[in-house]
Amino acid sequence: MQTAIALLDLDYFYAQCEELRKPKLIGKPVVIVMPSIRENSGAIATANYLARDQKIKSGMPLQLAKKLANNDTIFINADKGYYKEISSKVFEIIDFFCDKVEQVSIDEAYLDLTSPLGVEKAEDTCIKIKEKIKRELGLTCSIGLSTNKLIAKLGSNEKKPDGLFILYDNFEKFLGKKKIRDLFGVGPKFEKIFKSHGINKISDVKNFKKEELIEWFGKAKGEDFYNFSNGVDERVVEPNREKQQVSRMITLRVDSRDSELILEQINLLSDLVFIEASKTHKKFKTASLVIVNSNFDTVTKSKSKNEINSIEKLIEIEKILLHEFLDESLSKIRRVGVRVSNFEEGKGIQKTLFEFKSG
Ligand code: DGT
Ligand code: CA
Repeated sequence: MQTAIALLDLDYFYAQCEELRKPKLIGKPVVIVMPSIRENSGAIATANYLARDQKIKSGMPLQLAKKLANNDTIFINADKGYYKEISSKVFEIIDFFCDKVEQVSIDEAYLDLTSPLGVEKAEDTCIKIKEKIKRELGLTCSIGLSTNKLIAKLGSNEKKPDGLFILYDNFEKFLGKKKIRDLFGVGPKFEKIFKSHGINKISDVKNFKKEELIEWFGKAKGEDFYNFSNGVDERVVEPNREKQQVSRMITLRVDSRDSELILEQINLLSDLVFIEASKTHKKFKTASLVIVNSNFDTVTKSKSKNEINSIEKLIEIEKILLHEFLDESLSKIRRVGVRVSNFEEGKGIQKTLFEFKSG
């Protein structure tokens, strides 16, 4: 089966977060420092692209970065709490579009976009995710989209910043240009072994047999490197995050303001969302109505309660939110969605799915 896997990576993440809260930094070289307890010591966490032009890089000692910097380069101590807050907001947006998300780091995740929308909708979903992250959070990210993790990850670097790189075939040509170090799992130690056999580029691997790679790296790694160098990567996206929200959306057959007709859809969606959220045995406190109007603008209205513990209660809140929307806006509704969030850990919810099904 054809798959669609994306790797989303935020651009110069810590530095971009700083530009977000201090727009005066935009246009200046910015360097983020992990300070050390010793005075005037520390390491560089990241730098924006203007600072990278001065050859300042992640992992570099602060002293060296200071030598390379110009007078106008700004050094800021890292504020990880703030970056984590921004990161969870980004992941909330990703969760809205994708059910299978594997978070790799604070600013990076694999998304399996194969279903439910299908491979042909994957590009569109990537564009929407990028737009929403930019519009709602003011951040840019870069996405690589392909049939597997390897090409998705390499692709995400192709058009940085704010890029979308899509490649579903012709991997050989794409990989041919890459250095052996770019292959997943090849660090400095393995790079040395490859180089000792005259392999500098990924395309050089084809001069060798799989057995030879197994001899150098052992069975598992040898086979992986052989497959990866041919663009073959069977690794699946392994969802590893607690869901922050559960939502379902539907497109109306025609744009409408008919509350009865829209409520019919809201009832259906509320059923689906409530059952899905209940599977995780959690309480939730916030219900949202998501509306895309005829102009494709998205409006989200939310209400929080102590606990939303029945489908009826969820529908009741969604109905209030719909009437609020219709009172406030003159536009017709194109798509409607129901979302629940603000989960509470540990306390088992109401009924299990089995109990729902058996009435
Ligand atoms: P990019 O993706 O090339 O546009 O730039 P970044 O800054 O997003 O780089 P990335 O994706 O490798 O890392 C994400 C964040 O993780 C980065 O903003 C700061 C932190 N980070 C990366 N490398 C290091 C490092 O060597 N040391 C420390 N302390 N933090 C790092
Ligand atoms: Ca990044």
